[in-house]
Amino acid sequence: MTFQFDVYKPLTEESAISLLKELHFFAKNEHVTCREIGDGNLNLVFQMSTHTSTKKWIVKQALPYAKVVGESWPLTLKRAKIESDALLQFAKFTPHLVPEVLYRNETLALTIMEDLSHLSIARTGLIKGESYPNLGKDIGTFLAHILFKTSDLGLSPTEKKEKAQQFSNPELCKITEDLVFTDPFFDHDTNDFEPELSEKVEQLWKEDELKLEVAKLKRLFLTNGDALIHGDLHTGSIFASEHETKIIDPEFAFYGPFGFDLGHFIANLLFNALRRPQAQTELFGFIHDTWETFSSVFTSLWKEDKNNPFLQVNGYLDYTLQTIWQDALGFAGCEMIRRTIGLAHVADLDTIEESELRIRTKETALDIGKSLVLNRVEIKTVQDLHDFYIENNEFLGNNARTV
Ligand code: SR1
Ligand code: MG
Repeated sequence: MTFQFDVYKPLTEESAISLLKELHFFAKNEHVTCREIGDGNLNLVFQMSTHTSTKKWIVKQALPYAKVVGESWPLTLKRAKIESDALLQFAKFTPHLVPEVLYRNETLALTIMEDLSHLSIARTGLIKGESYPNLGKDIGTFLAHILFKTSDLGLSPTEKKEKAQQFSNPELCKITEDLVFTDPFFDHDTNDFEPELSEKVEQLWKEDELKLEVAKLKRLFLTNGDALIHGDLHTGSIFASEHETKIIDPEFAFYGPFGFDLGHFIANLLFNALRRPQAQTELFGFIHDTWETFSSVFTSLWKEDKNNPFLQVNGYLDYTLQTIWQDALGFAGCEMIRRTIGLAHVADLDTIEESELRIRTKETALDIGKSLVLNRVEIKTVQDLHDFYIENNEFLGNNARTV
């Protein structure tokens, strides 16, 4: 079968094999095994290999709709280009932390990447109790480089504006604007929660103080084009092992606020801490490593820059870091709420089998999420965050205290 390159069509396992043979990733006569392994919300992902060699590739293709909902939710194919552009951009700063992009095609909305099947999705691995000693340091290094170097700190104003245009991603941003910042705070039909949570959720919808703070955070997301951000940096967007970390799936990338990715990563570690109170020290260790590495690499990059006179002004670096941390906590709070009662959930909570434990853990996630949004200015350090987590975790708190 000859592959048609000029028309978009969703791949099948068979047509994916023809494509890779046509592109000489495999010889025409090679016996290739192909499996669709995508378990995300939006795309097709094929893993391809042969028995006769070690060659393994991943083909990721965007569908013209959101897979999680179906064809009734159309979605731009442009996100495939945004994703591969972002991976290539990230690879300029931290090549060891992203998969290598080997081929991309805008018409077909697909990217061929290095296979990462020797690693685990961090969310799945953390739930199983796998150990990732480098995870926090790697994410901190990644964030410091991409945030500094794609912002006005690392680019000229003209270069930065060009990049912001290249990464204009309104449709995917709209998903976040709706699913993270709006729908969970109102009685919206995209919300999805167990009936046992109804009373608590209805109470949340009445909390004006909370909604005011969420409105401020949403405005930051809408208007603060600080730097190129990943846009969906949860633990399902990270492959990890004891030695390696690879950040994948930046299809939500755009010029957004500095603290957004950090906040999402922290929230997803907190979900795992709620699921596994016995691992709480390790998980707060990741948050500590992420923040310490982030702030120290960001500080070094800042101090290396001798051209921008404002960077020498006393207090400006501290103000910038403190603002990133505070905003990150607010974004973490929104992420905790939306993953508990909104459209897209997390396995850390949903796969808790015992129903009473699951509901109580979700109630705790909502309480912590709300308090992070409301108290983000008071929580100044990782230690404060840890103390605050224990105080707000009435249900698992006693258990956690003994760790
Ligand atoms: C319709 S997409 C739902 C969620 O999946 C993605 O991973 C993003 O987190 C998005 O909010
Ligand atoms: Mg994704």
